[in-house]
Amino acid sequence: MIPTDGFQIPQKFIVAAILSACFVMTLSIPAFAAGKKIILDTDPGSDDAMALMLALNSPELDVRAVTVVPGNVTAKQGLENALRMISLANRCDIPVAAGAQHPLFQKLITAEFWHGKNGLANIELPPSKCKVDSRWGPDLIIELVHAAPHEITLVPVGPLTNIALAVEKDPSIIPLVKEVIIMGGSITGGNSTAAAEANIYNDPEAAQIVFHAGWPLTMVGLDVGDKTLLSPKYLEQLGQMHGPVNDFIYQVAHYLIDLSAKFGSSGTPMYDPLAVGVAIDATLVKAPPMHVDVETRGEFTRGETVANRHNMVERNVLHGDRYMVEGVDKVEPNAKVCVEVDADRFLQLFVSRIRGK
Ligand SMILES: [Ca+2]
Repeated sequence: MIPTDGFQIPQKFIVAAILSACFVMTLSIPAFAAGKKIILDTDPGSDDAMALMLALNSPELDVRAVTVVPGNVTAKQGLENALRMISLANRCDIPVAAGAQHPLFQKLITAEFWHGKNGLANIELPPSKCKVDSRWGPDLIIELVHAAPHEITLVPVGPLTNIALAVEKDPSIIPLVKEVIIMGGSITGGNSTAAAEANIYNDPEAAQIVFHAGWPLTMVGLDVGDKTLLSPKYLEQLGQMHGPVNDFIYQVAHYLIDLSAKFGSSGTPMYDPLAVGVAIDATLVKAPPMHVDVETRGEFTRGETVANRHNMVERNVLHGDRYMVEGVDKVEPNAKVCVEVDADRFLQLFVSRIRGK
């Protein structure tokens, strides 16, 4: 007969070994592994830099890819900037892919005027240790969405060209995307023109495709970004600590705050970072559902996000030589539109994530 003790000791040992292994595995899983999977589509871009660093340093998020779109700078410059920033953050594990080279139907408009000659507030980061991913941005989006159905949140913070190209190439991703949180649009006037916000103005046709794709979409527009001003008070908090990311973001923010001051503002609007903030914590904003169309033809309003606040339109019926209102028809909301933001809570979150990194 085999002595029971002979079994008991190895059993105890095995159980202990398994528990130890689990413990070690738990410790070795990076904190971001359990986070919300996002793809950041970006035109970096100085506020894009802040958005990227916020995403990379927030345990709630798991950045699965960075795809680059032309906008604030050319596609080539944007790719270089993205690679250098990912390298600065020591995250060569995250694929960085080039995407569209120009908007769908119009000439590219770049904004070095606002973002500095290189798009990154004229700060020269060291050359990247990371290599560009060989896949095309929209293809990478398609591939990652299929690899993790219902898990990927798209966070586009530039013109919507790449997202529209992905949808056009493979519409089957639409029901598989968890949600889309865009920085773009406005329901209270624009910054590129009286009516249009820059990301939408720079590719209105792409924006119309993305707004009407039929997926859960949140619009983090100019209106709420303008209420979220990073002021010298917050800059000072970043200046108290040091680290490669901290010091880079400090310089970017310093540049943007100085630029804003020239235009009479007490701080720099955190447009792109706020979209990442909403991905981290949706309770930062109030975002009622609305039906949003993108104006693609208006003489003065091309690129405007036209939001139906009441989700109703009059039903006009032709009677002889005129139309008569015979009632109202309901229109279905296609976006949650941010109208209020807890700016201070967001800015504190931002500073807390960047400090000392
Ligand atoms: Ca941007």
